[in-house]
Amino acid sequence: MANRRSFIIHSFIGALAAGLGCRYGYATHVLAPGMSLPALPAELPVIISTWNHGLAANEAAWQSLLHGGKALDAAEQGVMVSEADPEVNSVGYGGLPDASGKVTLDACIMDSKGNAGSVACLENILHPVSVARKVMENTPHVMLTGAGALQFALDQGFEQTDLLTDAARKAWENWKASGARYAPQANWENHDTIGLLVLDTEASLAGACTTSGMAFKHPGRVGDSPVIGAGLFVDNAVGAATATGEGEVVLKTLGSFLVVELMRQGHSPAKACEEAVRRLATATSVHKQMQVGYIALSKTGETGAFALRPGFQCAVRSAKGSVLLDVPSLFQD
Ligand code: SD4
Repeated sequence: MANRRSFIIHSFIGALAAGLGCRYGYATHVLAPGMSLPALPAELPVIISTWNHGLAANEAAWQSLLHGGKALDAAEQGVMVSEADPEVNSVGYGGLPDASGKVTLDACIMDSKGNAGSVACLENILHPVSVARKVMENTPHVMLTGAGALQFALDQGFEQTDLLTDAARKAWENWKASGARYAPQANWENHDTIGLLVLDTEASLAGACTTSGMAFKHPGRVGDSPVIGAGLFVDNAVGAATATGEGEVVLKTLGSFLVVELMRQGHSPAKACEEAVRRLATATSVHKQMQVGYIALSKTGETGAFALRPGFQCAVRSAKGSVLLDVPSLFQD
């Protein structure tokens, strides 16, 4: 998966790596809810996203900002790239189906003002993140699911599309032929949900997260990705976080909210992600093949990430360029 595409990686890895697990220093400030961090860095905007396909998503988010988009627009535009990419088989078009062969999508979006929208178990819509945004902007609700979410999408003018590609259908048929046992594995093809966080030039944060969920999941299963606080959380006074990997344990620990709260207490984004992974490893039963990864972005533009196991990567975009980074992990295998 890491070699799916080749991108030019600009050479500022050292500078970025300093913010990604190699530097675990605690920030000196402790923020009360609603308080802002004191200083902003010169280098805004900053974008961070999950996995190697985050590179292309970041680029689209960057272009959105260049053309006058705000953090929210950039977050949406960024993840739409992965939703439309048939090679990304855990998101949108090309996503691996559930146990019954249906592609069902989960997505959410959150802005700097604490507004949020989400859809779960949505079928036949290419861009669930955009439906989530409509839920946020055009309804008094946060989350719509299943048939109701689809009806809402159609009412809003979205068109139905068959999201099951030949490759995904074949993978499902092979899975069925192999005995149809559901056994999630770390870092294989069912772990590349996109979560993307943006800090724009006005120092506004936003984030989006979108997935087809765990491959061959039980029909009706919803993971962490569309759940505000689990798959994504944004607090414009502190920072933002998003998750990828096995959603059940992220849900049980409300992982992204936890990362942001740890940042509020003074942890750097990297340390907050690490602490949230440690919490998950002690508070839930983590099995040998389980993978979870968090990425975070502070109000000052500092990035961080941490995973349960090796193999997780995150993509960072700033004025200095674009880079894909290997994320440190709790376990080494
Ligand atoms: C889920 N967290 O549905 C998602 C899957 C995922 O990378 O992130 N894969 O549990």
